[in-house]
Amino acid sequence: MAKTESSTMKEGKERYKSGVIPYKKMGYWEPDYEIKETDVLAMFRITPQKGVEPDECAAAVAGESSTATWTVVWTDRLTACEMYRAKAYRVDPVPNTGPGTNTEQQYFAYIAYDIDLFESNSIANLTASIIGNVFGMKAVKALRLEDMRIPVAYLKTFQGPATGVVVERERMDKFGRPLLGATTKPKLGLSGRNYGRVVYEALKGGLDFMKDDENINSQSFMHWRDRFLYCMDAVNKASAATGEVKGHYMNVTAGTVEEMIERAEFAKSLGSIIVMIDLVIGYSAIQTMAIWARKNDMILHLHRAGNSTYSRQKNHGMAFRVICKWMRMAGVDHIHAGTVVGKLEGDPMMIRGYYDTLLDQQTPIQLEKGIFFDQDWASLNKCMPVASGGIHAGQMHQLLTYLGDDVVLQFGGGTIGHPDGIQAGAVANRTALEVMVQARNEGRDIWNEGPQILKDAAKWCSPLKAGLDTWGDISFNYESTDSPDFVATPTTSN
Ligand code: RUB
Repeated sequence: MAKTESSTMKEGKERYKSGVIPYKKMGYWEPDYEIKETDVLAMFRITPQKGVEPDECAAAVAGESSTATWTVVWTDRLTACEMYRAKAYRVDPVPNTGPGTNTEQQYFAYIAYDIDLFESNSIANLTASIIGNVFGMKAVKALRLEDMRIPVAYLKTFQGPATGVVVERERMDKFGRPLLGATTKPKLGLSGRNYGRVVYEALKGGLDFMKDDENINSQSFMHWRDRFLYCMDAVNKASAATGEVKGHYMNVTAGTVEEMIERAEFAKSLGSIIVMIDLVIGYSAIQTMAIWARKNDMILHLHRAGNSTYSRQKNHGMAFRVICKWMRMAGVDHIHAGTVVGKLEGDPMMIRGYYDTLLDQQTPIQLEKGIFFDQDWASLNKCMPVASGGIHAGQMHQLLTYLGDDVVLQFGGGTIGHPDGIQAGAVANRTALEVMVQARNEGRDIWNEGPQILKDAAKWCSPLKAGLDTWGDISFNYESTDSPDFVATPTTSN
């Protein structure tokens, strides 16, 4: 990459002379740019290589994620290149990086893209630009997509969640509390009949949903038809026994989209209300399944399998909040979005930012939650966040405080590993949830009184007592890898 020079050379003979000039000079840096309502905006965390100026680095990212290549090409002039060039318009140093800290200097680079650069209703096309070649550029030592603003005009080309939180609650007949679920364990190896038993016990004990794990598809120990048949049998029997609407997320993930649709059709024909896919199937497959789900009145659950490969580390990859945005656009109804207190990565403020992104109608800028843009959700349905991974009944006050009501709380090990059996595990979770919601609704301070509220309930609920005795002290207190760069400024009220 050539060294940076100060001025942009937008037009004229010099601009299109063959050779290599800085990206800034090619027109990819425009600090005075006036953002249009219809622009797609992206904010990247960049770590420039030594000797590369941050604004040139930002311009390079803008260039390679829109129209540029490494050298001048005269064919630009056959296009509306002024409009099609992405414009890096702002670069800020990242707090707590650079001299005097243990972290190399990083910058937040803001880039605007004209809406014309993107095909309607295609996450694949959007992402081929925004996270395409650009992450491998030598001049940029590390790069992370932190946030995006999707303009209403572009959002409106997407379906959004097939069912949405409001309709899901109506179909499930569950109001005023989080939904409860669990992932069947062990993840792999159970036969269809034993698998179905686990599902029945947990649903009968009081859970609303059971769930396949991400890696259970159609292996030799249990083919998918067997799983679906036994699970639906369990759902029907548990619904009849409890008088409640129940469901089991049938994982339809398979090697081809055609196969996934065949499995989803079969799940529907058995009376299932929900199917499940994994993030690893890819964006276009997810969009296809979401369209299928809307046409067939099915809830679509997305397990975010694979995301931590690229979302966990702070200096390279992409923030999970951007995946949340793309998946709400793509049209899934549920997405795993973290637990704060469980076994998997999750800073409280970052997780709240993901939940807001999935549930808000308007998300304002909140730097302390990692949200860098105002986002108008253009009436797209809400997507239900799912808290799953290493949670148990003893954390109920924390879960309710951090995550609120619009969430599915999933206790896999925390149901199935209960010392008195699966049904007892489910009873413990349902009781803990109901006493905590009641205490909150009565105006009690559940954050501080929560442990006592649980202990009091355990006096009359022996499964809860056994659960608390087994797991009450279990916590996963590790420092988060992906933590906020900003803290909220305290305000005083007089
Ligand atoms: C749940 C489990 C799920 C994770 C996925 O089991 O392991 O696969 O929730 O993680 P358990 P995430 O409840 O026994 O821990 O939800 O963060 O994507």
